[in-house]
Amino acid sequence: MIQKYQFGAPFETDAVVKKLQSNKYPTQTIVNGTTKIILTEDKSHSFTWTYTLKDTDIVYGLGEANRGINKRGWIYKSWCTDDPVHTENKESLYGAHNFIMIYHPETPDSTFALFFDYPGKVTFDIGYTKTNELKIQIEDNNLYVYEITPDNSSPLTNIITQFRALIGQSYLPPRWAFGMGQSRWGYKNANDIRTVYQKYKQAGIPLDSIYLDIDYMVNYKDFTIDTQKFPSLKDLVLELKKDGVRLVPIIDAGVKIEENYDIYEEGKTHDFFCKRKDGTNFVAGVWPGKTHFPDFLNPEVRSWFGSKYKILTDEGIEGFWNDMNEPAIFYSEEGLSETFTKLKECEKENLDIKSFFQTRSLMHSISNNEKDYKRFYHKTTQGIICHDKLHNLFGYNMTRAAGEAFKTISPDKRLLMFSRSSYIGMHRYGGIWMGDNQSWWQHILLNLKMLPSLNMCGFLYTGADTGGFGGNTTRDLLLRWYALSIFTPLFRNHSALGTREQECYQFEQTNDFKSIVQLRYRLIPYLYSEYMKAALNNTMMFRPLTFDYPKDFRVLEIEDQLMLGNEIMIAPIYTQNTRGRYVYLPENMTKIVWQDGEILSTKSLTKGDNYIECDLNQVVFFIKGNAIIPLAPICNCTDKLDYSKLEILGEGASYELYTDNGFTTNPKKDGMIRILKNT
Ligand code: MIG
Repeated sequence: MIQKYQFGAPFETDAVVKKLQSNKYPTQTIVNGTTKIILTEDKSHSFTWTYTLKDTDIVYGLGEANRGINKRGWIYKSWCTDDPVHTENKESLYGAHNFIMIYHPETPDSTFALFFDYPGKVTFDIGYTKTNELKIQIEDNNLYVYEITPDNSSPLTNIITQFRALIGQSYLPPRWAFGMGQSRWGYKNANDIRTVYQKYKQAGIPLDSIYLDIDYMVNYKDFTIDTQKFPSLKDLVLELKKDGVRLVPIIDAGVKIEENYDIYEEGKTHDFFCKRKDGTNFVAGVWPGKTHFPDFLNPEVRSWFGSKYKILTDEGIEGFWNDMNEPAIFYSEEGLSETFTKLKECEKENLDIKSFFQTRSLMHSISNNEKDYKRFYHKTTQGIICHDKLHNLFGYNMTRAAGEAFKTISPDKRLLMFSRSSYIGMHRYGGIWMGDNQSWWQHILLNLKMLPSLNMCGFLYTGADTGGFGGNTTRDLLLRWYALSIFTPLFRNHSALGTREQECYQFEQTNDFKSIVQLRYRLIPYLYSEYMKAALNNTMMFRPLTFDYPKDFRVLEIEDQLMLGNEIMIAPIYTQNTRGRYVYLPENMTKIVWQDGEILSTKSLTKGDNYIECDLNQVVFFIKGNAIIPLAPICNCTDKLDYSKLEILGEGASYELYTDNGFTTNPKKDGMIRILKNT
């Protein structure tokens, strides 16, 4: 059951698609015997919701967030932030997903979940200040709270399905978006792109897409193509598409201020940019220098900006990634001048330990400064509102602009779209990538942990920068990361300018990469089918083991293995210099070992702890004892996937395969379920 509670006059975020009647929140509730939920709407007009956790309770949720699958023991702030260094101490990442579920393993029926539909900053203190206290705080008390309680005896999955129905069907990518993507910030021109394409081809490594980062634009101007570097994008698109490779350009949030640049001129003429209090256009320094932010909260602006994606689809482009939409601000004009004033003041000072470090941090704190988010306003259907009250909706509405426009630009064919920043609701228009991670072993694990949390919040199309974005990767790290990423819907190798080049062909024994990527392509019928079923039925593609084995308390603490779809369990290696790991099997399963482009062995294993060997050139995964999965023949791109020659793997009896043409915008009509049998 879902209860909707209204506090004050909330902003309508459009996170939720179901219309429900609001109720008054009971000030104190008894849940799970003794625990209390206390809500205070105090005189400072802030909102606080507290709950006493039992030692055994587990807190799930928060989507794209730091740390564990169980969120206990840290403080998280929903505040979309461009911060590329995801160390354990960070409280905010790029997305804001205010959904949490409190699971009582011993009394599962009393499990419940909450969605705080508030677009400004929300703090989730989950046992940080006090070990057993869960405290959610908002400075303002205008919001909706949705409380979800289970309708049947599978509380975890049931609550998620109810929540997902509340927020609407997840975005559906085209099937080619399940192929491998190669990306790097630093591909400068058409020849760089051709080199990547040819080297993958020479190496025989399957590939479906190459990403265009900011260098394809003229001076980082949205919807422009630098013809010095890309003499004919259209021809390049056609050339690569012959081999099934698609180009995916980036779009940034800020529009460069430059006379005669049409996007800027149109935005200025129609008053489509975010404004300061005095009515002038707010100026933010980003890639191209000074920019204006399109006011994506205004529906008119969305349809204007969205229509511009056609400039690129007219060149044959079928997918995009939206970046810098927290929005990231290098500096504001106000911030810059305030900083210089302060710096000048201390120029002649005798700086001591305190004042020196304060001064030094001045330049650093100029970027993504919260003060700047108070300096501009949105013209919404609900009035003019300061950005900081709606901060977390900016990336969502940029991506929504594209998603809404795609309905007319490409009515019959799904396009690829994913964003860096997001809020719940955006999951209907696009996926997300997990932002700028690093080439660190611990980020393989963080990647894995975010998957189920994101699925809870509706984000199914997701994946990390495989190999790590920042820092220098190593061959072994990349191989291990591939062995996880071949299971995630978004499977993209991406790295930052200035870091070690990390395309598969940069390393010795390229065949080891080839083999792992080939397994991905063999799995696409299964992955695509499980994705579509999860999207159409409001279920999770990746689940913590507890969701499937709630009575087995041994799995409660397992955060390095996941269920993938209804048949598979994955347990990747995420530590350096190891040739194996312990894996807990919650039931009897078949272990599959993949090596050198083929199945090396299959073996039935019994429930319990198993030490699993897995060399760098291998992938190991598990199929439930009573299940089977389909495998396609190896191919070099998704266009060549042959569904007529599926092989069956596993010891169960049958599998429900979802298929369609790979791009239909009406899968409920055009999709079909085929029952595959193990004969
Ligand atoms: O400030 O476009 O997260 O994927 O390569 C960096 C350059 C801007 C951040 C994105 C990253 C992308 C990079 N962008």
